[in-house]
Amino acid sequence: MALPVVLLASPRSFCAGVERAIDIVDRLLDQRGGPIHVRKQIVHNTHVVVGLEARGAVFVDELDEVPDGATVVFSAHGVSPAVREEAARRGLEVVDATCPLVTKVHAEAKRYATRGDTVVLIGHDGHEEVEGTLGEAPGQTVLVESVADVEALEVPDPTRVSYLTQTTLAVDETAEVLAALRAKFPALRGPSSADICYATTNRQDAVREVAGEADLVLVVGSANSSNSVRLVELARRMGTPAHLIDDVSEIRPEWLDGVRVVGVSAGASAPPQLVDEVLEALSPWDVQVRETARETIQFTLPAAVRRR
Ligand code: 2E4
Ligand code: SF4
Repeated sequence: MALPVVLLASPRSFCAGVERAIDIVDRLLDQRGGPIHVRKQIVHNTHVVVGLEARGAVFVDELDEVPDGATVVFSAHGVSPAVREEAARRGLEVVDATCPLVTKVHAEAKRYATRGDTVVLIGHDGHEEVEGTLGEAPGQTVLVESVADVEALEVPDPTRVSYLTQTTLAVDETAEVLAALRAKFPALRGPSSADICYATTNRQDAVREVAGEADLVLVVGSANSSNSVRLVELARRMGTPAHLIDDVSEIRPEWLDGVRVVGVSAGASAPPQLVDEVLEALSPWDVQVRETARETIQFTLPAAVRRR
């Protein structure tokens, strides 16, 4: 009988924003040694966090845990202006690992609020990126998570409404929310291209491709990683059983019972090595790559860490 097949989704795993964020902490540790304080998880992946902790990174929830005058790294998900102000007030040296594509959304939030619009942010309540973006114009921004939220929404002037999104949303679900917004506010304005980033879009396209052919989909990523969870949900919406795993140790043998084709992917914050370990565990399965896009984008590093 032919070997069972692994369909390896591509692109998967680290995006340019995550590479940059991890590189920033790595370089600070190389240059200065530990401890280097990082506000929140640099990216939402337990293996990345544990690895950097072992090298001297100290992850804190809030700035009051950072000693006066120390250096603090802001995570890839971004921070609100209030956090920046607090860091300045405390005399902290900030090295900002916010992904440039998140920074772009903050700039849009400021622009839309300045022209007097109500800013509707499509995103997930409580997520760090959403907290940061909401903080740009807190009095003028409202969060919606669903079509039902749009239906219940009331704004001071329906002719002056703009929208923004979190960068890691499901493209198809967001289109539905956006359609509801446009129907309710025909004068709705927003970014020229959606804020859902290239990496999120590409990983979803690749998972859609493999989930259509697979009996099971495994996505490597941590439970608090929004973009990774979206990949699992997408496969399930297509009717394919899917699981989020932090690493190979979480694969339950019974998941593979009767499975001839397994799709494998990884969220943007999941290290590629974890995927390699999954493939080793499945060996000698026949691994076939399904590539739906090629990524070449890279972001420049902040000046503080540019030279090693
Ligand atoms: C910053 C923005 O937002 P999510 O929970 O998916 O973050 P994660 O750290 O898993 O992925 C990287 C990232 C960082 C995505 N968007
Ligand atoms: Fe940036 Fe997109 Fe990666 Fe988030 S998923 S860090 S927005 S490139």
